[in-house]
Amino acid sequence: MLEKINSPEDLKKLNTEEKIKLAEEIRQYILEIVSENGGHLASNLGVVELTIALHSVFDLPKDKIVWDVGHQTYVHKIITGRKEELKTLRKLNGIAGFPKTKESEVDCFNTGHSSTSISAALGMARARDIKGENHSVIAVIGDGALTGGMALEALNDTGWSKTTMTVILNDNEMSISKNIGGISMLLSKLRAKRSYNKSSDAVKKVILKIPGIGKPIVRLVRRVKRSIKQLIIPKMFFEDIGFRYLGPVDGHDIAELERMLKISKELDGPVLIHILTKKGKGYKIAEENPDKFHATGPFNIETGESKKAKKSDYSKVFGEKLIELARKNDKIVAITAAMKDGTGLANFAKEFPERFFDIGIAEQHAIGMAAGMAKAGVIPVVPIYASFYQRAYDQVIHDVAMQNLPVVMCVDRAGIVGADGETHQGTLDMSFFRLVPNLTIMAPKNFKELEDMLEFAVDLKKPVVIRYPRGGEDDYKIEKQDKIELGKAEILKQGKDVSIIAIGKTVARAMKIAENVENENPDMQVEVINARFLKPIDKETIKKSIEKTKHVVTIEDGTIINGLSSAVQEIIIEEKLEGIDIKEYAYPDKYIEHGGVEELEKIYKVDEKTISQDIKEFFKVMV
Ligand SMILES: Cc1ncc(C[n+]2csc(CCOP(=O)(O)OP(=O)(O)O)c2C)c(N)n1
Repeated sequence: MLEKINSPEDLKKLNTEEKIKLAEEIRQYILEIVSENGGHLASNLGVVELTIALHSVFDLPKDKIVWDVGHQTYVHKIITGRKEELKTLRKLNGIAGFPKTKESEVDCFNTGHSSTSISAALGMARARDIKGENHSVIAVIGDGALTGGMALEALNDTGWSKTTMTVILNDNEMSISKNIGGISMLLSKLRAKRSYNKSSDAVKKVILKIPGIGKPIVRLVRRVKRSIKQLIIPKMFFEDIGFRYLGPVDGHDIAELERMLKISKELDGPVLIHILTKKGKGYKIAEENPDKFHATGPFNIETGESKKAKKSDYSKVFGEKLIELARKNDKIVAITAAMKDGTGLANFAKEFPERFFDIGIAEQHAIGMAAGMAKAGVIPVVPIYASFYQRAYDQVIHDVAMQNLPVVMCVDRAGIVGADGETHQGTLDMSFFRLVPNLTIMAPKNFKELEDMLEFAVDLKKPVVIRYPRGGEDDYKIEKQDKIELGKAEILKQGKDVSIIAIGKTVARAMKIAENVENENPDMQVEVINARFLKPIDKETIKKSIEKTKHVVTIEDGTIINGLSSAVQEIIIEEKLEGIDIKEYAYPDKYIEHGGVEELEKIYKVDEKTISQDIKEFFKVMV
């Protein structure tokens, strides 16, 4: 079947039996590719039938489908002419793991961060109405993404406005981990309605068969049933806020899905179709471990085991150190926005269930709530990925920093993350945090320094940010480990000719560059400064070094605007240092595409080899 499918037109020619067969082939195809390239497996396996049904009923690009998060669009890409390209999934110059308008006109809106789809779809539907056009607009959103404030804001507006559009709620009871929250409770009651209807249909069939009295009994039962239903089935939340609610529907039944989609197409006003799916459907190992297979690296299909040996990483080191600190200090609490495993908090949650809060995909609420907790005397530690901290920016400014509250904000996945691409690259956090008054901002050079910084941060009694990258520490070992002091840099190596100033993961690179340069130029002495604090930056140490060497190199894992290099430039200007040469290594003012981290470092010329070479050239001129 899959061989025949090169566009949705090919799909539309198939009958239901053929589509069922196609679904199995698509599953196998995705499994093979993701087991090689890594990617979001379980979510995609869960939406195979839904995507087939959508493309059978709607016509893209005329009709618009906005995929929430967008991590579940592999099936959509296969059906819409990108079957072969999917083999290059998440690779440099290959197909993206999320919808991209520049990749195809049927990807009508870029996503990657959660809970945006209903807003975008409502915007498109309103624009359609203003322009007098006539097409369908559909948002596909998971029950996890529905915990995000933006999705709830959009539901509120959509229901009330009576705009014609469809929200498909893909309910698999999972966010990355088990979904949480009041709406999740509501959804489980709605799911109960499905089993209730199913069982009463079966009973009805049996009673009808009783000769003579079957029909009157059924009529009586129907009346009783209506009153029982009122008791056990919740008030229709979605109906009450203005939606037509259809469902719950078996999200793996293509014919039933198509029937519901066709009904929704004919209805005016907002419709919500509640579908029930199984995350990881069809691959037993993922069905049993949907959280592990939400996003995965390459793995062995037979066993589900990862193909790469798992080394320790910053998130794990963070999580373990936090447990150690929490054992000594019962004021420490941890908050996650639906990323317990990714941020290294799984063991903390087990050991301190009363001091652990998974608050859903709601970064704004996480920081707002942390501010309240800090005000009331506990010490909240909140690890969130760098690109998702963007969501909580106003809460950092307005709720935490303005009141100078002691919240420890741990910025995981800071810097380039690689295969997830532009929505997930953490290149902006240093810049946007640096703007915020009262914040202390640090970045560790290695695991040990992360531990020391975390210990320092929980005692600081001020708002503090610690940023650290995805994955492990550099193989280059740095033994020197000065005590952490507020606003103090660490001089790792003395020199007289050039000062390399680096922060976080680029510090090890700076040391290697210094060695490369000195090996080739034995007369040269390179000074290496581990800035440690982006704010307050250690003006004294940096100024002294620059005055001595007159040649400065800055290296950072973030954008060129308003990060380390800007901070160093400001020192040069403020201190009126003259005759200084400065070379800055950072990412340009653009969104960085997907690809391997090392590949991207080379492309953007921030890698060890390029910088070493540049400095050698720099020296030739100096000599
Ligand atoms: C703002 C934001 N925070 C966190 C994430 C990480 N994330 C990606 S998918 C996901 C869970 C989504 O669950 P759901 O919407 O139910 O979709 P499913 O994968 O279960 O189909 C999370 C937390 C994100 N993409 N965006």
